[in-house]
Amino acid sequence: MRMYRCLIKDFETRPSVMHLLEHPFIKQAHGKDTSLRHQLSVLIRDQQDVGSRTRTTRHERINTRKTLIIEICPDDDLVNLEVLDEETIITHLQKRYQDLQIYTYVGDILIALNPFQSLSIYSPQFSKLYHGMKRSTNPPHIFATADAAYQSMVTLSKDQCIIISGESGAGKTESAHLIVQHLTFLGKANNRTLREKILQVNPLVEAFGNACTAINDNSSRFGKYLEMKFTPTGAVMGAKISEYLLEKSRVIKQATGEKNFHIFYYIYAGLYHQDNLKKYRLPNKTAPRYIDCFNGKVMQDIISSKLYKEQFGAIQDCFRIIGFTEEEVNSVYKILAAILNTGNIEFKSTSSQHQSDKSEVPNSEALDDAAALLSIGSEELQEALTSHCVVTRGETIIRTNTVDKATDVRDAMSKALYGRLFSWIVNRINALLQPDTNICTAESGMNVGILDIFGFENFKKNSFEQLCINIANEQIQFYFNQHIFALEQIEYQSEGVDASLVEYEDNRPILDMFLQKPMGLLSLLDEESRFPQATDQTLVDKFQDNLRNKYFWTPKRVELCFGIQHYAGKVLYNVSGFLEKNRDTLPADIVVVLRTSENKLLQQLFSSPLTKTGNLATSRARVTAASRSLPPQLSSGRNKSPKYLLKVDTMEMMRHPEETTNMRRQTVASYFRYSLMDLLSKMVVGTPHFVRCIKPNDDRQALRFNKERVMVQLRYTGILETVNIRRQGYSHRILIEEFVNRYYYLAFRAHQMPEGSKENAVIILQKAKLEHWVLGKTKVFLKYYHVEQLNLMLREVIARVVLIQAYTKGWLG
Ligand code: AOV
Ligand code: MG
Repeated sequence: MRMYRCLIKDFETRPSVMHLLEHPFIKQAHGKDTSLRHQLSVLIRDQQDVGSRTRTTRHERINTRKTLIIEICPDDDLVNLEVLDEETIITHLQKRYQDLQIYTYVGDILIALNPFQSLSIYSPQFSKLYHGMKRSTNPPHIFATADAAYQSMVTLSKDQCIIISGESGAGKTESAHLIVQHLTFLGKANNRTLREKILQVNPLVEAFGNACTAINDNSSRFGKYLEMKFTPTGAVMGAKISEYLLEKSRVIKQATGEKNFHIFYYIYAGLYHQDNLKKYRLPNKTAPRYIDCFNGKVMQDIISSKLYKEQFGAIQDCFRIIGFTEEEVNSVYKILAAILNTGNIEFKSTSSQHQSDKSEVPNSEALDDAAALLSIGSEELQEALTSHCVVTRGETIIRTNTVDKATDVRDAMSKALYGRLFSWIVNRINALLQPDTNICTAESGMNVGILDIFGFENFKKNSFEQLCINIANEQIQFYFNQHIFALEQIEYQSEGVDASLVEYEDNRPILDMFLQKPMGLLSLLDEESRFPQATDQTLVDKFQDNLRNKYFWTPKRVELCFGIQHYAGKVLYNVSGFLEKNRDTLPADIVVVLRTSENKLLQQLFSSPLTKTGNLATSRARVTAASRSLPPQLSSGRNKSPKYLLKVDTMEMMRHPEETTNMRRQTVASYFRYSLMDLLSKMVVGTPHFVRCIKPNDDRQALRFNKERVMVQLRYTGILETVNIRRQGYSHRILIEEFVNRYYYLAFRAHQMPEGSKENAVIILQKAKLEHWVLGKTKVFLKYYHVEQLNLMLREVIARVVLIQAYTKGWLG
């Protein structure tokens, strides 16, 4: 018999079966099971008294009046399965999925299967249900993970970090939204508007950073780390986002069947009516090339789309609620409209006998509109597009651009405009959501970070963007492995605790192949990008000559391609355009013209090198701090980065890659490397919580469970090995002294302050009636559920102490 479990509070009378079936939790969680009615009636009959104990299970039970506890469901944690082979696990997940149980634990890791349909389990009622509960009280849920992070942050005063991973379309972004939703519920700010503001952040940045791809209609085309800031008592006080590596090339070109960033369609539909048509000079005679690959046919659909109009309205609300001024929003729309017009600028060759490489703009409408929207001179813009200055021996010479070159400059300008606009929006949101220093200083506050990056991708044709995306995913996987496996084993050994070594697939060699200097793939790419004569062929040859290992190969029959054996599967990359994309240059002539703009926002975008995700010194400091808390085998020594943060040159700074300077040029690859380090440095300072999203099928169909596809994902994400290690393992290790200091309330009187000795630790553990813990040389080794139990007990004891103090001080009459 399958067993069910639920905890229902505040029952005045004994509930009827009907009553229970109506309970939202039961309704959703087990709605499809027809045997439920019968089981519930048996359970109620067995329970003489509502609130009495039912059959006990692996965890202690709450025994309060008005609380009904129905038997526990032992199969919601894979660690508890008797048999742990692939087939059992997959069958188990399949059965749960068919019952619409999309969440399953592996110890403290959450597996989330994409339901591909809306579920009614995310209402405020569910947030309440999961609030402050032990993990075992309710079925697995994304709110439980968010709750655990929040409770640890408040109880232990330590930053937390929730890392969501999974391939494209697996449900990472949706999960991130749900986490933010639950955290805003928990961190009840006195200030209602702050909560509302935080909830608008994701929709706003995603309108600019997400797009429809062949795999996912709302695919993230940038990496996002959202930190929610809390006061020491757990009230939300602000938020900050860091963005990583926006796929700017999408602005100018999209693969077949894919679209540009959402915002272009929203503004087109939203602003395409008479007054605005003039104001924003939206191209209406010729369809905008950047968002229309079918020559006008699709244009009409965009303009008349009700959905896009609604979404435009929603974005306007986001801007307003977060606090952007009308002038700022206007400027944003103008720059977007300018980009669409820029895309429509055509060039014609005007070669003469004397000059064979000259181009001009035959029809100036788009040029004039773009210039007007950018508040710059139309002639100056034309000049900057069709010619460039060269300085030789102190003399400035003007050279003309060919049609191809002028087209490249035009597209480079559009990409730069969009990239900088995106960074500006993110920076502006951060400024508007900065914690109020009157409430709490940034130092005394704590935060929960939520990582949602672009998932692993393998298209029919994969380019430089997929390479970067997949390297980022390799790095996250590496962090997961390090955390779960390596750290665990090393620590057991050094503490003298018995641990049979668990085998796992280490992807470090692949990462080394990409990131090592000077012979890693990215360094080779940078080197080749510095040669003006380099071609796609010379690049492939360079890779082939230097990368000799089993993870890299060049296929015999396909030209200009190379293959990589990633942790998540084989991917074939086409190198065409790699060098240009990596150089990502924006001619100085364009920057000079844009700086003359009368538009304040535009001036700001191009006035100085934009700083992006913080400052290098801070991330270095974070990395150093993080490395100190690592076991010696993993850290590379005092004051150095942990080994899993692959080294980054200090030269690779914060400048946008496209910035041209006299110094060595910053490439996208080197900037990317820096971004990865910055991201990891943020992650490693917090206690990590992992959510592994799994895509049950490739057709985006509800209730369709493709065993093969799920199996592959479980294998490469290391879930199967994780099951093993979690089952045997101790997920929490706390220094003995800290343990006594933290939990002595459970066994000693408040004023006693016992010494942080092994003996006292044992007294506390025994008093808490915990089993299966281990005492190492310097640390207490606990299972993940021990910590939940301890924290819950601690909260109860503290609440009692506070109550007693209130009585003794006469506050409660
Ligand atoms: P991703 O973030 O992992 O892909 P998304 O979070 O965008 O994937 O999810 C893809 C789609 O799956 C969503 O648009 C929803 O339709 C559906 N979905 C996912 N999770 C849920 C859920 N909990 N409930 C209902 N529907 C869901 V990518 O950003 O492409 O890597 O780069
Ligand atoms: Mg996403």
